[in-house]
Amino acid sequence: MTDTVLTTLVEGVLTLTLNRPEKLNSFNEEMHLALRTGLEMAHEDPTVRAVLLTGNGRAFSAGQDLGDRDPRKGGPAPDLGHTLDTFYNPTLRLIRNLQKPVICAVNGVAAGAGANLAFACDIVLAAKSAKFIQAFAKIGLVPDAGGTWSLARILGEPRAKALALTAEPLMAEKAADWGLIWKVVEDDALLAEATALATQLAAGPTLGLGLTKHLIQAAATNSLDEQLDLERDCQRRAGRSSDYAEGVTAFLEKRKPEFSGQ
Ligand code: T3D
Repeated sequence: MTDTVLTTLVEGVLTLTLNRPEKLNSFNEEMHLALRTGLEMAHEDPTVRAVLLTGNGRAFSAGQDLGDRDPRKGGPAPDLGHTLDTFYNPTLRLIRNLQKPVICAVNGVAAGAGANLAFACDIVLAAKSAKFIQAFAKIGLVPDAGGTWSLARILGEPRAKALALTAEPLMAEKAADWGLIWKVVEDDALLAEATALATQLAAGPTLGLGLTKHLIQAAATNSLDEQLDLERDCQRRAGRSSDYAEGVTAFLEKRKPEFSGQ
C-alpha cells in the first residue's frame, strides 16, 4: 500500500496531500479511499479544526485515472454511475457537510473531477500557473463531481456551458476574476499562504465557522424566509457556545480571544 494521500495534523490543520505525482494525482480507488479516510477523520476528530487539501508535484489532480478505464482491456463498459456513487460523490458530500473550513491549495493543473473537487472546497487558493479544465468533453463524458452544480451556480449558464462544452483551460487569474476561486498566489508562496490561512481558521470559533458554512450553502436553495429562520436557529446555537462567551469577553478585555472550538 503506497501513501496515495499524505496526511499531517499540525495546530488543528489536517493537511491532505494527493500523492500520485507521476499520474498527475489522478484518482485510482486507493487514492479515493485514502482521501475519504482523511475526510472522515476530519469529521470525527475534534482536534481537527480545518482541512487543507492540495496536491504533490506539478498537478493538483487530473481527475479520474484513465488507465483504469482502458477499453482496450476488453470486458463490458464500466458503470460510471456506480463509480460516482461509490467514490466521487461520498467525497464531495464529506467536504460540503463538514462543519469545519476546507481550504484548497491548487498547486497546478486541475482537470476533470480534479477541478470540481477543488470547487467543492470552501476557500480555494491557486498558484498563478494553475489552470482548471473541464476535460470531460474531450473523452465523451459529462462534468461530474458536482461540476455542473458549482459552475452553473457560481458562473451562470453562459460561462459554465462554454467551459464544459469546449474543455478550454481556465487560467487561475481568470478563475479568480470570475469568482470561481478566492485568490491567486505566486507559485512558490502558495503552500505557505494556504497553510497560514488554514492555521488562522483552525484557531477560530470552529462551531460558529461551521454554522456559517452551513448557512451560506443553504442559502442557495432557501427562500429568504427559510434563511432568516435558519440564521435564527444557528445564531441561537452560536450564542450558547463557549467561543461566543470568550469572543465577547476578549473584546471587552481588549485582548486576543482564545477559541476552543466549542
Ligand atoms: O471514470 C469514472 O469513474 C467517472 C468519473 C470521471 C471523472 C473524471 O475526472 S473524467 C476526466 C479524466 N481526466 C482527464 O480527462 C484529463 C486527462 N489529462 C489531461 O488532459 C492532461 O494530462 C492534463 C491537461 C491534465 C495535463 O497535461 P500535460 O500535458 O501537462 O501532462 P501529460 O503529459 O498529459 O500527463 C503527464 C502524465 O500524467 C502522462 O503520463 P506519462 O506519459 O508521463 O507516463 C499522462 O498519461 C498522465 N496522466 C495525466 N492525466 C491522467 C494521466 N494518467 C491517467 N489518468 C489521467 N487522468
